Amino acid sequence: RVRVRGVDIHRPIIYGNTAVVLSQKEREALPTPDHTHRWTVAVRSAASAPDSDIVGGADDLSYFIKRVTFKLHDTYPNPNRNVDKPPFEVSETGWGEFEITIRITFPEIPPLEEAAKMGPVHSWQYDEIVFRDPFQSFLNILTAH
Ligand code: SLL
Repeated sequence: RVRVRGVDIHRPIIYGNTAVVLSQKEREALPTPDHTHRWTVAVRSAASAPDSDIVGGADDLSYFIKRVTFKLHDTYPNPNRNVDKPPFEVSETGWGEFEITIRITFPEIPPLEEAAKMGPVHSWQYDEIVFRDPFQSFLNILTAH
């Protein structure tokens, strides 16, 4: 198992969701008439399909993505939805807004014995704490360093 040092290789993706309001008729046809929207959450290639009203999605991502897991709100049955082939998306109906965690699994997972030899995995994100219109006394503390 060889690591190619010094190489950064990119695959542009988009992820997001589309939602539409259901008509009165569509709502009545549902087993859950309190649902007001139909929505789709998806991971797609960022390469757009020109003759389609779908956002992105022209390229097949399955050659390097094994599974996409969408973690829905706990009010949904089986909230962990695994999608193992394209399109990597979930469509549902619902009534409320919530956040979705998307986990992407890649095919090349080193066996645990090998991973143990590779040392720690680092995942750190840069951010800043912004103090808008700070109290003078707090500003003095911050700037004294
Ligand atoms: C909240 N943001 O904090 C809301 C939660 C949950 C949305 C929204 C349907 C679930 C179902 C649905 O839309 N859940 O009955 O299948 O309370």
